[in-house]
Amino acid sequence: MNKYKLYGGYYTRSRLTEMVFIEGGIDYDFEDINIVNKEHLSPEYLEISPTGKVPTMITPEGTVVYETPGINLYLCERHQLTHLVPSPNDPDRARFLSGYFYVAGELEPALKRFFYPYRYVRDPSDIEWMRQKSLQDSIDCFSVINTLLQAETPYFLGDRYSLIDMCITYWATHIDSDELLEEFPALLQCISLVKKRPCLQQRLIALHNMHIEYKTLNIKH
Ligand SMILES: N[C@@H](CCC(=O)N[C@@H](CS)C(=O)NCC(=O)O)C(=O)O
Repeated sequence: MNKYKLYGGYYTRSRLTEMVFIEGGIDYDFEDINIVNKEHLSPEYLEISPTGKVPTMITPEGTVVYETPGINLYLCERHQLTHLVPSPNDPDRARFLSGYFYVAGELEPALKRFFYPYRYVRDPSDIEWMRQKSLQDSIDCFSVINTLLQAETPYFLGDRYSLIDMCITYWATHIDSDELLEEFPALLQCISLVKKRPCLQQRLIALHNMHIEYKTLNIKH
């Protein structure tokens, strides 16, 4: 079987897909798309990626898969990683899907606005307002997740670790200051457990450093 090919990049959420590959023991090739140098806007990449966003994945059969939550779900289901994604008849499935789509549909877009506030305003004087508003929207999402976690600790599915814990941890790493999440103990407990997973430990440390570095780049495209 050919390998999967992941078009990802250092400062991108392809890191989350790589964590799925690692957790699933799935082999893949990686091609770096440097978003700082705008490689995601190059004609070559746009031939591959329908959205011009990173990541994009090619299956061993040559199908293009895009949108990170879709890629990650696809990998888990295709490889029957039921320890990461409950299967359709599993009683945990409903809670899993609800939380998974909440993160994908509410938290991720808020964080995207936080990182690219200048794209969402008409007047440059509103950039800082948009950044702060998006940060607050993200924290509000973490608050909801914290409440959900309080009911089923320590993981989102109670005793059972899953892909959603990985997603929550990945995105929480993007919140600038630990203090902002301080009032969410159930969330912090879940994150600290995920960070201890031997196969993810190094990745999550690297991710934290990468995030700090990214902030110094002042990207404006
Ligand atoms: N909804 C997409 C968003 C992808 C996305 O925005 N990726 C970022 C990198 S993390 C990107 O391509 N940024 C470049 C840009 O938006 O111009 C997904 O979840 O895959």
